[in-house]
Amino acid sequence: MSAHSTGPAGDSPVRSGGAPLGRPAYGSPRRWWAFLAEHPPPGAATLNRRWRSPLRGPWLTSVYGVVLLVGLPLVFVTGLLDYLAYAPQFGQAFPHDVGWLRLPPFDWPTRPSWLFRLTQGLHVGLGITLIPVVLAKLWSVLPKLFDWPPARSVAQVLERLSLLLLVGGILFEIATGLLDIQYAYLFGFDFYTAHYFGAWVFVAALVTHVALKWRRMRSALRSRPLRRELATGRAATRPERPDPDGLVAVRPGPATMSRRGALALVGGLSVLLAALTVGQHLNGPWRRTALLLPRGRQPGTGPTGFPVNRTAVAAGVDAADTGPGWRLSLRANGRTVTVDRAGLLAMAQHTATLPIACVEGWSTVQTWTGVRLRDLAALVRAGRIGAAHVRSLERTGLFRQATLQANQVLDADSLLALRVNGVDLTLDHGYPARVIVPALPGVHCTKWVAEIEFQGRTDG
Ligand SMILES: Nc1nc2c(c(=O)[nH]1)N[C@H]1C(S)=C(S)[C@@H](COP(=O)(O)O)O[C@H]1N2
Ligand SMILES: [Mo]
Repeated sequence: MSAHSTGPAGDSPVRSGGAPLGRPAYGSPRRWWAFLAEHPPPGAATLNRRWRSPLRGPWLTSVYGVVLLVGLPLVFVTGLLDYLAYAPQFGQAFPHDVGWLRLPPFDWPTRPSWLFRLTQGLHVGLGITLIPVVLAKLWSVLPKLFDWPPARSVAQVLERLSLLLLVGGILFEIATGLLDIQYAYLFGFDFYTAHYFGAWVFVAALVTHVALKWRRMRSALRSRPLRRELATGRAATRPERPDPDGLVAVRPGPATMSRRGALALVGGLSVLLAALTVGQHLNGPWRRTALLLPRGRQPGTGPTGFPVNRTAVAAGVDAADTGPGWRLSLRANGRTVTVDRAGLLAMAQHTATLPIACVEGWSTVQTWTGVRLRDLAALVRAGRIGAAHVRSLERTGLFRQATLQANQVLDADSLLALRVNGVDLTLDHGYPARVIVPALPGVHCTKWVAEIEFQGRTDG
């Protein structure tokens, strides 16, 4: 069978899955595969000799794989939770319409107040931290990309297709995620929609991949105890035994690095990325270390020196809108009550230390003072509350309005904040008044509030 003497696959002692090529029937797909095997593209026959690292093999691939198998589902689940935190039941989640991939919505809790900070922080932070592991895993299986013949059986074609979705999916998620947290919308499509659907494609491919490789991964991990591998230096590093997947180099070169060195390198890069990311959740000078998140950095110092996502100038909000003429309209049951800032300051003031956590991956905890949302509801005699719709005086912009669930209106720490850290809000932070609610995504903490409309409960 000529395939054994030409293609790189022929050099590996055991060939990958699928049926043997012997005596294919005339016109059968196998005949075509046999033909392909006999006619590799120029250079393919020598290509496999270029992959010489003795580190490549099922063990190293499986170690990276197991790290991703623990980490990536967590990134996926926290991503879905972030979507759910946007309260899709009000039609305000991104993406708006996800068809049958719609998840059953539930009332996002207000406790613990750091819940969204945690889910969002994990999603972005862990996603960034795992990038070196993803790249290392891809490196470890890189020769497989140049496998010749490209197809040997239907099963193998399906497997390669799932790998295409797996690798393409994760690279797409990383690229769109990284661009989004840089606010670099270079792509001509909606980020949230693409990132959401991309995640499902990736997860479907991941489930397939794990189902196909699970047993192989387990036996590979057992073949070399981690403890022994961590005690092996470069000089004693030998290639693994040739494997059915052909991960082990056909002609391995000498080791330039031990396996523990490779793991330390990847782990070190992950720690470095984590260190450059964590600053986005810290106040004070530490925020300057958040090099990966330009807007997560500290704008100035003092009680209002914490990040601003959209400035008043960018939002087209100026002093004329927010000066002495500003009024807050409260609406419920066909009634409207208007109140000015002095009127709000004359009401019972409540202080709460709460985070703002932005979906783009930064957060900050500050101490806010203002009027409880439930007191405002009482002022307009709203009765039993189903939801509240908050509108900003900002005229354009996606985030000039938000709908809050009943539990978010009624929480004792849910505020229309007038002051922060003992001083009046600055215009950039939403003066004269902004919403702040425990565990509410930052995007719904509406600034420059002009109107709150309380909706009653319909379920009796
Ligand atoms: N009116 C209005 N409110 C808004 C926004 C906006 O664009 N317009 N951005 C939101 C987003 S995305 C976040 S993360 C927070 C940030 O609040 P800060 O600028 O005070 O830090 O404000 C929210 N409130
Ligand atoms: Mo945000």
